[in-house]
Amino acid sequence: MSEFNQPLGGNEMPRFAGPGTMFRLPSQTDAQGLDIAIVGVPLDVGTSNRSGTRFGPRQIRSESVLVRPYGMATRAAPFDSFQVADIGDVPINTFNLLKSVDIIERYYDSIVEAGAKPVTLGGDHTIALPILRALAKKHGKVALVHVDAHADINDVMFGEKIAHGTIFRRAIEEGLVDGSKMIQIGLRTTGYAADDFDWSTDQGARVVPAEECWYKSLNPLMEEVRGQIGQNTPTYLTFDIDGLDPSVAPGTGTPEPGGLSASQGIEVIRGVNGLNLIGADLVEVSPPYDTTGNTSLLAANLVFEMLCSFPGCIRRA
Ligand SMILES: [Mn+2]
Repeated sequence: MSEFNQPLGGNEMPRFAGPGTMFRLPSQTDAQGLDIAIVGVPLDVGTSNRSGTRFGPRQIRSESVLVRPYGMATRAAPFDSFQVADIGDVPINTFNLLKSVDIIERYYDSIVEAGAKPVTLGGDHTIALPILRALAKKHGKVALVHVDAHADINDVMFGEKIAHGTIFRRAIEEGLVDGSKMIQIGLRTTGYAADDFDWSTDQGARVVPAEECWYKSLNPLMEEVRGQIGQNTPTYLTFDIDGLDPSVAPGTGTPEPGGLSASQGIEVIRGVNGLNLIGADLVEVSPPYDTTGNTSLLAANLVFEMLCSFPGCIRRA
C-alpha cells in the first residue's frame, strides 16, 4: 500500500466511469502537500489559426482513464514515488488574453510557493510564458527542452507581443530561459523568412529541425541534450503536440506535416530523465479537431511519461 495518492484502478471502477480527474487521481483545490500538481489551463485565445485548445484539459483528462500506473518499458512507478493530485483548472479570463496571462502567473506562483512541481494540461502555448515567469522567480534562468513544429520566437504576431507564437522570444528577453540551455526539437515546414529560426541559434539555442529526426531514434540526441544542460540545472519541458506528425496527432490548431512519431516523442520525454526537471507542460491539443480521441489519448500517455521523468521516480526491478 503506497503512502501516496493512487489512480483509481480499472478493477475498482470501470475505466469509462468514476472521477473526471487526470488519471482518476484524487482532486484538491490547491497544491499544498503535493510533489507534483496536475493543472489544466483551458486557454485558446492566444492561437493564430484553428481554436479549440480551451477544451484540451478536459479531453486529455477524459482519455487518461486508460493510462495505468506503471511504465512497462521504463519500470517507472510515479505514483509510488510522488504525491500527485489534480488541482483543477486555472480560471482564465477568456475575453482577455493579457489578463489571462497574469491570472496564470499568479496561480503558478501559489503552486511554486507550495513547493509542488506543475505538470500542465494546455491550453495553447501562450501559457508557457506565465508558467516560466512563476518558475523563474524561484529557480532563476531555467533550461528549456522544447518540442514543437514551430520555434515560437516571433517578435510580434498581428502586432501583439504576447501570443502563442512569441513566447520563447519573450522568455529569453525576460531572462526566464538560458538561451545556451534551450533545445528546440521538431521545427519544420514553412516560415515567413528563410532565417526564421536564426534568432534562436543567435541566443545560443540548439535547433533540431524535424529533418534531423527523421528515420531514427532520438535517444542519442537526448544524451547530448543531457550533456548540454547538465544534471543540476533547473529544467522545464514544454511539449507542443504539433511537434508530432499530424498522422499521430491531428487534433491541434497549427498542424505541420513531417513531424516526430509518437515513439520519438516518448523518447524525448524519457530522455529528460536524469535532468533536474522542475515542471512540464503538454499544450495545443484541440479536441474539436481530434475526432477519434487519439490525440488526447496520446497526450495523456505523454503526460504519464512526464511524471516518470521527474527526478526521484522509482524504477521497479
Ligand atoms: Mn508551440
